[in-house]
Amino acid sequence: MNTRSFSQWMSDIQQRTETALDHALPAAAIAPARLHEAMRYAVLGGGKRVRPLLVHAAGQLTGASPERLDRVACALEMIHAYSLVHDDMPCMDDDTLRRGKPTVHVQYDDATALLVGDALQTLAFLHLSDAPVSDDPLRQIAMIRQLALASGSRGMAGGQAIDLASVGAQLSLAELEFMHIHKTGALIRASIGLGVQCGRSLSEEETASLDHVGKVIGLLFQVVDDILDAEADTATLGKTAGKDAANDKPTYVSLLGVVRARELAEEMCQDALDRLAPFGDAARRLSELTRFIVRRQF
Ligand code: GRG
Repeated sequence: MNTRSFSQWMSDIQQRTETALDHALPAAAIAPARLHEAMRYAVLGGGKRVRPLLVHAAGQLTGASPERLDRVACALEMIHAYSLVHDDMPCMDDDTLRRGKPTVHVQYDDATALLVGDALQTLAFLHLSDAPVSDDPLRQIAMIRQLALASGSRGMAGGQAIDLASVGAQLSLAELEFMHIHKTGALIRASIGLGVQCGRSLSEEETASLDHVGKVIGLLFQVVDDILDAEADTATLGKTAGKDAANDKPTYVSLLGVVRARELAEEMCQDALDRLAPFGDAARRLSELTRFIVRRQF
């Protein structure tokens, strides 16, 4: 029985993820030094590490070793960091600040930001291939494939394409959900799926149930993000709830209003918790993390 408090557990995982990423990234002194320095700038010293937390929480369901989970967590965080670097570029969201510091293309230049994203993406797959994360090599290949699917045109990059195409458009709730299941949700869902697979095998029914939990948590994360954005915008700009301030994108709050969006988040949270209940104490951290995401104290 794990007696650490949730906040202590969370802080331990965030710290071990930072150390694991520090070791996994090329040293800044190694040529090409500027690219390596920029990769480290993009990944280290910031971020909530939600995906690594999900990997470790999910790994507890199958008794996975923390070292294997670190490897999977690093690969996911590298893909996530690459997506943020590219998302911030002038050809996409054109943001100048990320995690409280200048974005990579501002701190370095556009070409370096492009290469940082490219290099982080390939490093993620290299890292996931470099050492065992499963006793079964075939399962490890399936895990690498799962990460590729979650990141590519049928996952996160595809969701980003839909998002870019939706600027100024009217989306239905189903279309908004489809976009977020891909853009933000695919990597969150993969974090749980891959974390689980680092340990003992589960039944098909258990695997499907946890995949459902991953899908729900992925959407939940976005609904809460939209609510927090709308609340911050209303507080600072007095803008109408309805569209993303920067680029007129539809959000859960614009389609549902903040009260219904909050209710939806609570319903999704309960759905995930109900699915986790049969796993008992092994699902403790994932249940705590689900509640934490909906209350979003970070
Ligand atoms: C460029 C291929 C490509 C994809 C970009 C995920 C994404 C796709 C862009 C991020 C845009 C964004 C701000 C979405 C809102 C939800 C979200 C994913 C926020 C950032 O993730 P956090 O909150 O960030 O986990 P930290 O900094 O804590 O790691």
